[in-house]
Parts: sequence; structure tokens; C-alpha cells
Amino acid sequence: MWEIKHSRSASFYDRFERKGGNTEITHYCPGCGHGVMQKLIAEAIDDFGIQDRAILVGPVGCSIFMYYYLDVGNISASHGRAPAVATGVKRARPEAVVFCYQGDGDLAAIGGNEILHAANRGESITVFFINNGIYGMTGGQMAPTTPLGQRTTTSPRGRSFEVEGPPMRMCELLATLDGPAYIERVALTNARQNMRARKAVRKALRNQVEGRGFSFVEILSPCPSGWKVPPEEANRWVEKYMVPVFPLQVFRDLDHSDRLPKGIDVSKGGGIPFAADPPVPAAEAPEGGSVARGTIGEEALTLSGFGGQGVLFAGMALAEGAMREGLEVTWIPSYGPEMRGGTAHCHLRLSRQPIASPWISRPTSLIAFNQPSIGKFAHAIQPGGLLLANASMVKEVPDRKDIRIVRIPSYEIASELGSAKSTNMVMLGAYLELTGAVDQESILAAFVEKGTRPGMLESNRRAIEAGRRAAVEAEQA
Ligand SMILES: Cc1ncc(C[n+]2csc(CCOP(=O)(O)OP(=O)(O)O)c2C)c(N)n1
Ligand code: SF4
Repeated sequence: MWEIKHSRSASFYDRFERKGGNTEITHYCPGCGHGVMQKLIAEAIDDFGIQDRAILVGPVGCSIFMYYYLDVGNISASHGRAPAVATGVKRARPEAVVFCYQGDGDLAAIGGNEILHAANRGESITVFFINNGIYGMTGGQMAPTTPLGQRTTTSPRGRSFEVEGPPMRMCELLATLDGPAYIERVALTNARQNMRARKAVRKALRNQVEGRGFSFVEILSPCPSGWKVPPEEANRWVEKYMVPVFPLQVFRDLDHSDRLPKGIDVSKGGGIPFAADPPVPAAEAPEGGSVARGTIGEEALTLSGFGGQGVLFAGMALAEGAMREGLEVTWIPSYGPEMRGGTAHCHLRLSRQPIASPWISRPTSLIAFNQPSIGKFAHAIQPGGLLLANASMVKEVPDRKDIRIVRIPSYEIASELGSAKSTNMVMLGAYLELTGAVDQESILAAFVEKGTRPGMLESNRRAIEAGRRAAVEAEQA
């Protein structure tokens, strides 16, 4: 006797805990294709035994709450940015099975560029593209994929070629690129087509497990609420109005396992290793540099001032020197549109461990080149941290006893050396003296590598050393 048992996939949570009550069902409308698709994905994850290494990069759209349902790793990307986020995750964690789940507004409109480039790079990720021809979440606006003639809240007379342009076919568009390994379009219209969708979902995930390259599955999916049709008619609606515009077919089916982006170790035929964590390589000294000569552990440094003061350059020089010492480094600049006189700052992290996020909200050190920088960042310095102020332009420092405050008249020092432009190097020298972050020779070696002229190199050396002496004097005063 056969026993047929219906149960929820193990890759779904037992209860869908979310605010607003019913924890037994999803929030999708009756007849919506999202539920069906997510079931197919969950089943495939179960069957392949990849739940512990599956990572969903979710969209903005009706399925934004998918993370309440699927019990896998998840990241919510900004609207349309899932392929870029997935790229980062996959490159950092090659053993993970990373998949994007995106609507047509998310993928084809605001995220159009992201998907094109991820596909073109042939990222080793899987993308599920839920095309319901409309913006469901926001109440039924026209999407790039809305068929001609369809009435939406933003095309109330029906989409026309003349006014809104024709619908965009993403599979066909991506198939013009060499990067993708697998592209297929399926539809949720009846049991037979649902089984084809199931097969495509499984193939797209298996491709990634086997390291075959970028896989893209477009699923024509009903949205009865957005289309304003009864749920029982929605599948026929897909068949009648969408399938003629978006033909169901395989557009590409290749094995790109020997062409994956660098850094991904896929032994041909053997698949992606199942190891939990990739080995962390030992830091190696680049030619001409040395390993870990500075004494820094974890540093979250913000440098801030006016555009033109060399704030970003000082941060970059420190970053370059730190890299030569084998430290993990991130550097993010932020500046106004003006080339001179606007505000500029950068966040710099130096660490002996991999850095989780480059953003800094609580710096351990602040180098303030001007007074506005004090108002903007000084309150956020961590207790025990350092405020290094350019006394030439910073007249008031905060009354904080829990941080170390050092003031250096860097403009005057640099001017005495013959070049006021070296103010930033004077500040950098003082910072090196006070923190021991990086050896000054590592920074100078980086300058040499980048082709700095000998005269300029010497001038930078003198400015850095003058800053170091000024820091010692300021500490003794
Ligand atoms: C930056 C940004 N722009 C616009 C929005 C508004 N918004 C939310 S969801 C959405 C489109 C959703 O449509 P789709 O991707 O087709 O998914 P569906 O809801 O149909 O599943 C838009 C435009 C937003 N949240 N963020
Ligand atoms: S609005 Fe459309 S896409 Fe969104 S949940 Fe309802 S049926 Fe699904």
C-alpha cells in the first residue's frame, strides 16, 4: 500500500512568525504565483540537502517577506540590487548556494543594470525572476514587462507602443550576453507547466552546486490582485496574455565551469566543496613591503575636512601602507560635488581579521582637518578613542574626558617646510606616531610603487616626520 503524505518542506519554517497575526499562512493573495514558486524552491533545497548553505538574496516587492517563510540564510537587498549583493556573498562564500528572487519591477526596472552586469560577468549565482507583468506590492503600476494593451494604474488606457514602449523580454536580452550558462522561461499556468517550472528551478540550483555558472529562470506568474481578475482565472490570463509575448523555452544551456570569476575554486566535475568555511589565507608580504610592522589591532578611522585638503589622499596613503603590511583594509570616500571647498571625508578600517562592513558609525579615531568635522563626527568617537585635530583650523574641541585629544598646527608646520599642501601628510605623521598603526616606510614604499617623483617623496617624508615630532611635543605639553 502506498501512503501519500502531504507535508511542508523542511526548508520552510514551522510557523511563519511575523507581526500581524496568522502564523500558519503566507501573506500572499489567493492565486498568487509567489507561493507556488517558493514551494518549488524549498523542495529543491530539501532534495539537494543544501539548506545549511543556501542563501536567499531577497527583493523589494510582494515577496519581501519571503524570509519569514524560507528557513535558509537570507539578506534583504535594496530595491533591484539583489544580483550585486549576491555577487559579493558568493565571492566571499564560494561554498554557499546563493540565489536571488526578484519581481519584474525589482529586476527589470530599478535593477535592470544590476542583472545585466551580474549576468555578463557570469557570476556563479542563481536568479529566479518572477514576472507577473506588474508592480504587485505598490498597487498595480506598469512594469517593464507589462504586455501591450494591459491596463494598470499608470497605463489606465492600456500600455501602448507609442507612449510606454513595448514590453521588455529579459531572457532574450540576457541571451545576447556570453556570461550566462543557463537561461530558461517557464510559466505557472497549469499542472504540466508547473512541473516544467519545478524542473527549471532544480536545474538552476543544481548548476550552481555543480559550478556550471550563472543561471537565470524567468517564471511567468499570476497576480490576480494586480490584474484585477479572479484567482481562478489568473492562470488562464498568463496563458492568454503573457505566453504569446514571452515564449516559453530554453534560451541557453551551457557548462561554464572553466570560466567562473576568479577566486572560486571549482574542480571540474567535482562540484563546489561542501566545506563549512573556506580557509583564510595567511598574509603574505608584497614585494618590497613587510608583514604587520604596525601595532594596530582594530582601527575604525574617520578623516574629515574640506575638499582640497588632501583628506581622502591621506586616508588612501594609510590604506596602501596598511595593505603592504598584510592588514585587512577598507576605505570609503564621501565627498560633495565641488572639486574644491566642499566637504570631504573617508572611513578607513584596518584590521587583522576579515572586515564585515566598511561603514563606520563609531570611529575609534577621528582626524579632523577643519571645525565642521568636529561638529559632525567628534561626538561619535568611541570612549578611549583619539581625536587628532588640525589646530590651524580647529579652534574648539569638544569637552570630552573619555577620549584622547591631540591638537597639531599642521598648516603652519607644513608651510614652514615649504609646502602648505603637505598639511595632510603632517596630520598623517602625527596619527602614525600616536597610534603606531602602520610603519611610515610602508606608506612611503607605496608612494614609490605608484611612481611618486623623488622630490615629492622626500617632501612627504619630511612632512610625515614633522607631524610625528609635533605629536610627541603635543603629548608632552
Ligand atoms: C528605491 C525604491 N523605489 C521604489 C520603491 C517602491 N516599490 C516597492 S515594491 C516596488 C515594485 C514591486 O514590483 P515587482 O518587483 O514586480 O514585485 P511584485 O510586488 O509584483 O512581486 C516598488 C516600485 C521602493 N520600495 N524603493
Ligand atoms: S499583489 Fe499580486 S504578486 Fe502581490 S501577493 Fe497579491 S497576487 Fe501576489
